[in-house]
Amino acid sequence: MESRVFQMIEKEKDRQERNIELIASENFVSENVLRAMGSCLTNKYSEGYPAVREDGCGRKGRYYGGCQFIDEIEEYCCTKWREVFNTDYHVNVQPHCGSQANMAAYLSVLEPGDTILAMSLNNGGHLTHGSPVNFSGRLFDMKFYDVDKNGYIDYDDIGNKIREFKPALVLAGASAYSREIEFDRIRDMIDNSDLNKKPYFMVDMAHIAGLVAAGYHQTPFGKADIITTTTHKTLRGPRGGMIFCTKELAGKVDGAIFPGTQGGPLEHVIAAKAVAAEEACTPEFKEYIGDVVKNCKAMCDEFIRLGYEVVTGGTDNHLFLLDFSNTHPKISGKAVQDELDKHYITLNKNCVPNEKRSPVQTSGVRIGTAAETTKRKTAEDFVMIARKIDSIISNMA
Ligand code: DSN
Repeated sequence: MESRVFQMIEKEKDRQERNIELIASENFVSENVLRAMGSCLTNKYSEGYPAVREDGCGRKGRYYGGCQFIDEIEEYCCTKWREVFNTDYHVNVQPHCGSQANMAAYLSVLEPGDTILAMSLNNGGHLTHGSPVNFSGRLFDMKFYDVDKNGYIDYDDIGNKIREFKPALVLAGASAYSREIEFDRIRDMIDNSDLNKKPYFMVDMAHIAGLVAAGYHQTPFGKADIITTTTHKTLRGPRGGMIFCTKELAGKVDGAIFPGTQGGPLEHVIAAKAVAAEEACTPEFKEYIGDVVKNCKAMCDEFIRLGYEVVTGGTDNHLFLLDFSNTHPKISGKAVQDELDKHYITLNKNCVPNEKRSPVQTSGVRIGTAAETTKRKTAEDFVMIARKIDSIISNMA
């Protein structure tokens, strides 16, 4: 009997094909990534780690028999991701998602109650970077740095707050920030701080990981102690997470994932991550990311030409934020999201700096170009999409 679920999946597949997908954290994976994810590897339990780790780090051994091929796949996955980022950092590819990666990263080097300094949530940070309703905000003493009046990260604020709060960990990374993050500057601030115990430097590069891999964003490797990422955004892999760390922290990070916060790894997803890593090593991926960035700039410039206010006045990466507070004060981000949905354009409402509305309404929207660039949209196409969105918003006013 054919399950009813497949009819439902078909409807979602049609939606993904028909709609213009502008959610900055989404993408479309290759057939090979899908194939690996839908494979027999989902049947296997493999708590633990390969008995022989190819970088010589971390905990050894599995708690189940029959893991010889699983080991081969997981080690291959690790090797390929190190190749993608041209790094000798240790990598753990088992995190089920970005939140789990962040949770394990914190718990690998911190105790509950320790102080973390992160980017403020309303100004572009992430739920797992200290929201009071998230484990991060409940377990840790969160302090936040802000953006300046132009919407750029306020690096002086980071320096001041390192001195004031003496955090155990400084976190860089965002889910709604359109400018390059200066990891080297934050590393210098930590190194030059006069704290007896220097904070760990952690980077959550989930949004920009594809740009880092392709050389379109400053790399956190060599600067951060721990780097987390998801694999499904600009990296265009399966839904999942990863943690990179210096070799000294390998045992702590591996232990924080298993047995610390997770049980059996999702080996079918790890296989799909390996396929995505193979793809990310190709010249075509580099070209793709170049197009994502070019298309984002073209679309953003068109919105500015049409009279919209863009947070920071532009973009260096795969996303930008429209702020309606001054140009369309009566329209919320939610209203725009809902109206565009009716026209088969998908994006998400987003808080803007100095937000006056609640996070469920917001005064802005976030727009990203990674997914539609995978569908081979060009800069000219993105300019046309900007004009279409403008005409829909103009009819709302
Ligand atoms: N929810 C993701 C995003 O849209 O940015 C981050 O986890």
